[in-house]
Amino acid sequence: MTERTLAIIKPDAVRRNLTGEIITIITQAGFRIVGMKLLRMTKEQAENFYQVHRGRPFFEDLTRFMSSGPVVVMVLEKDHAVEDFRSLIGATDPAEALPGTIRHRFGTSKGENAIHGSDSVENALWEIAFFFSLTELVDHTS
Ligand code: DAT
Ligand code: MG
Repeated sequence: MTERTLAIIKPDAVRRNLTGEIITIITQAGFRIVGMKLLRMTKEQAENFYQVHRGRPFFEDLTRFMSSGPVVVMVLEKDHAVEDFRSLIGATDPAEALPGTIRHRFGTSKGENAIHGSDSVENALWEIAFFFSLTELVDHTS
């Protein structure tokens, strides 16, 4: 089943000029980009986006980091996009991510792990709506 997921190239990766390389990896893995924007989250936006983590010890560092510079937000489409994208990015902690995964290649710490991917179909729908209106998502079929 064709599915959509939300990806964010995080501020650490954008700062290190890894955006192009990461997009190449994603598209070569068979994901179609149906929405994409460059933006800088405010601290409040980051707190809202990560509201499920409010109260966790890392919440302050996480939301400060995610608002520390520009990010590239993308809606990706593919069969089983959510699960397949989580496999492509690897475990949260780059030290535990499998070789070849984006976090293993480009992440530098559990906090600064280069990329975000939705963890369920339900959360993907919520995360996509957080950043995109339906008119900003394109249809690739003719
Ligand atoms: P994921 O991004 O793999 O879905 P998550 O939803 O548990 O992981 O956490 C969201 C982000 O918060 C994660 O990408 C990095 C940061 N984070 C999570 N746990 C952390 C920890 N123990 N220490 C520092 N940062 C953490
Ligand atoms: Mg998560």
